Amino acid sequence: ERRPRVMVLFGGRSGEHAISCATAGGVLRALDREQYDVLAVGITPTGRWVLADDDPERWAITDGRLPQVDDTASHVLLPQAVDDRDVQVLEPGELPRALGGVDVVFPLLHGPFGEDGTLQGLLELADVRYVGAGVLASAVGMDKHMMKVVLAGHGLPVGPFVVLAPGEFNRDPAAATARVEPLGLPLFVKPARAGSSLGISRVDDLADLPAAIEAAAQHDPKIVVESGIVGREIECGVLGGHDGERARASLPGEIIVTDDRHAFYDFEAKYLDEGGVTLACPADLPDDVVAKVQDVAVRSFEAVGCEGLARVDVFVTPDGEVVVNEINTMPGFTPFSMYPRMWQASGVEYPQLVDELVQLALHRPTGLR
Ligand code: G1L
Repeated sequence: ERRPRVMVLFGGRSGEHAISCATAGGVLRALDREQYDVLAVGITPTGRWVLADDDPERWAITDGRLPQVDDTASHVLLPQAVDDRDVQVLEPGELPRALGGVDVVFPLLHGPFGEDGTLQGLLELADVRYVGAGVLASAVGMDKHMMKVVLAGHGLPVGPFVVLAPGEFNRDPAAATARVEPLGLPLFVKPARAGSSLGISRVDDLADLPAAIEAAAQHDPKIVVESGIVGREIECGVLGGHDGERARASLPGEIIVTDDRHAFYDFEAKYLDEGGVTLACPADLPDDVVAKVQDVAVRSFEAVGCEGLARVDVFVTPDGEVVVNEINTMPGFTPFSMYPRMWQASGVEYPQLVDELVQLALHRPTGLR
């Protein structure tokens, strides 16, 4: 009997290349080699697909060195030979040929070319199953504007926001400021689509709005401006959601800011461990609030049409109301990231989580579902 072949796909053309590699290390270590035929495929920073080392150690972040998929593979391109592990390099236009013989892809890619639904579309066309959200949910989850429209359209609680179309602010700063002003202060200015927390700023004075918009526009011409919500930053993991079964919610976790130089949980705090932030898991919340967070999380997952997994980030206000901040179809996924930690606190260890995601994907039909 043939073991299912799992392609762990990682690296890529985004700023989170190294995070993706380190995450792949965790997944490669967790996958049971007796059960699966594991194929590690890296995408170089320039977009070439290369057969990569499947040894988890190669991808660890050790003494501050960031892992990277090297562009220096000297091997000849022989597409059919992925099967005999002979193909070493594929150019972007040739990549569908690498997918023959793969039963399921574990796509550990962030941002454009991976998390925005484009890779998922490629896999759909190639009739290859994959872990996680499909084309539409990936695209919606990537776009903070569309995310809010979909969530609000399903009656889920989202905070007040304004969307600035590309160029809108620069064409008429006064008019744009007038549209933003009713949101009050502080404001959060965010690029609509960015792979991480890059380009986000907090605005405490409207005089700082132009600079914040300029910073966000570096990452995406479409900008979302949100009212700052007073509340605890709570996250909840959602898992499952195939075969007509309802997805399950984990115990919630909490992001606790301990050093206010990081006014919010930003990129540095998240990945560079320049801290000021601790993850409390499970969060210390009353049972009724836990239930409310879990309900909002599962309903958000369903509203966006997610599959496999998502992390839903909410605010819990001082009076116990839950407001959805965002849904992330590709959450941080190292064994130390919030999503796996929330499942661990809920009784699902990392290897079991990885296996469950692969099994969900393997049993998922291709095409409309
Ligand atoms: F495949 C899954 F499970 F859907 C999946 C894919 C990607 C889970 C988590 C992630 N996360 C990442 O790829 C990243 C946040 C490490 C970006 Cl590089």
